[in-house]
Amino acid sequence: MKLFAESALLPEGWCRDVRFEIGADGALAAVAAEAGAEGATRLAGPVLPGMPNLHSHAFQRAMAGLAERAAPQDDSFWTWREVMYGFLGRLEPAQIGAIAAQLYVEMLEAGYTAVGEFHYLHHDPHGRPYDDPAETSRRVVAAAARTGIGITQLPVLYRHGDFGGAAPDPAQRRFLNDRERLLRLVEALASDHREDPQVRIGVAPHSLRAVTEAELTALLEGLAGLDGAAPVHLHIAEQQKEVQDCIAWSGQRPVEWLLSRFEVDARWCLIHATHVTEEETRRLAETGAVAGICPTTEANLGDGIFPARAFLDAGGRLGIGSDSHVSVSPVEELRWLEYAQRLSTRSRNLLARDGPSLGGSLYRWALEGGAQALGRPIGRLAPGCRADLVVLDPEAPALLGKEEDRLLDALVFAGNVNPVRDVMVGGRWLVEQGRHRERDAVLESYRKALKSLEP
Ligand code: NGQ
Ligand code: ZN
Repeated sequence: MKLFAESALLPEGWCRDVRFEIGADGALAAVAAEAGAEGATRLAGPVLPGMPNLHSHAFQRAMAGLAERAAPQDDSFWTWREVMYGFLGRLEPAQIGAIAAQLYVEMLEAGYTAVGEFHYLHHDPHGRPYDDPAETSRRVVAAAARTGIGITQLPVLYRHGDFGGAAPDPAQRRFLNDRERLLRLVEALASDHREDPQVRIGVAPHSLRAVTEAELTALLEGLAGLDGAAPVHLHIAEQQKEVQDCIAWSGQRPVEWLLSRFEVDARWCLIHATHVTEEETRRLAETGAVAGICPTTEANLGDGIFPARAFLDAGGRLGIGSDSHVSVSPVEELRWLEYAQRLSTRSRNLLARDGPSLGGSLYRWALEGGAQALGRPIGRLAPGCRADLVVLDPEAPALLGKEEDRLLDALVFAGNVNPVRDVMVGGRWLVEQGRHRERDAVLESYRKALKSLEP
């Protein structure tokens, strides 16, 4: 397939008259700037690489909005978590799949073309494994296949309720696996999808609360035998209480604890590295790991603000995730990534990099960090990478008259109307004129799933 764009964001910068050749494998075979349009289909507007969404708990999409009611006591992350546990306690595999498919349609329409699923809802509501221990994992991967989004699935190792190997809470029984069972699950999924360029399997030790040092060591050793390059994600330092509890238990803060014991490198993605000292910020940047920032969820849950400027100054890499899905929009994540910095420093235009453009900087940081964290050839319109293209609507009022990085500034900071027109993932058109081609059918199954959850 041959496509032609008058303007496209390539790794070397904005280019004019770009010709894309896409192979039967769904990867870009050739990308040429200042090229001719003969024999190629002309795209309707400027082209961006699709955005990776590096952190998702898909099932939480169906509870977005349900935890926004004040309780008699003070609300916090921890009371939200009770609501979330109550919600997930009733979900069955078919509902998990239907919710994920609906979420992925929304992601694709918003311009996300790949997702990292931090998947811990493994067992039935009583905590018993399904006949196939990968039952729910497969439902989520199937939802990705049905909708066309690329997926990195990160089955979660969850063993304990708190630091120091504390017993898990009964509400966490659906999450629990030992290392052997989790590695078997990872191996089964990886072998099923070995030839599938749209699927990658990694692992996610849930947090330092949920695994001990010995368990984390053993997990990484087991993983090395399966796939030494597989992504490793974990929640690290989201809440002040979590940091204080970690200090009370170990004498160290979570990032400090992790970096002093494990060889954290570019395979790792630390989700919510929210609470870090200057030294932790610098040391984390030096590892080459990605900081997975989820600005709208972190705001929604009252987490705090990650020191993004200091981290980037130290050479750090970051990407964005929509996590609890209170928002499904790369624009909103990027905007709030910057706005949180502005609000906390009372200044402006903080996360710029090579040039003055904030929209251009934010979009590029998140492409690079997201692609690295998901461990797939994405985030770049270059030969060998997946053909994941987002075509913006040139008629969107907020974008009128804007070109190149000014277009990205307007995309991120000038509106609330989604200007994504067409989306291709792995060489397949999935969204045309703003609509995913399975939108209606997927919505219908989602509606049924919600109905079946009514008390
Ligand atoms: C989760 N979510 O696993 O869904 C977590 C909350 C926890 C976020 N951190 C549970 N946003 O960390 O214990
Ligand atoms: Zn999370």
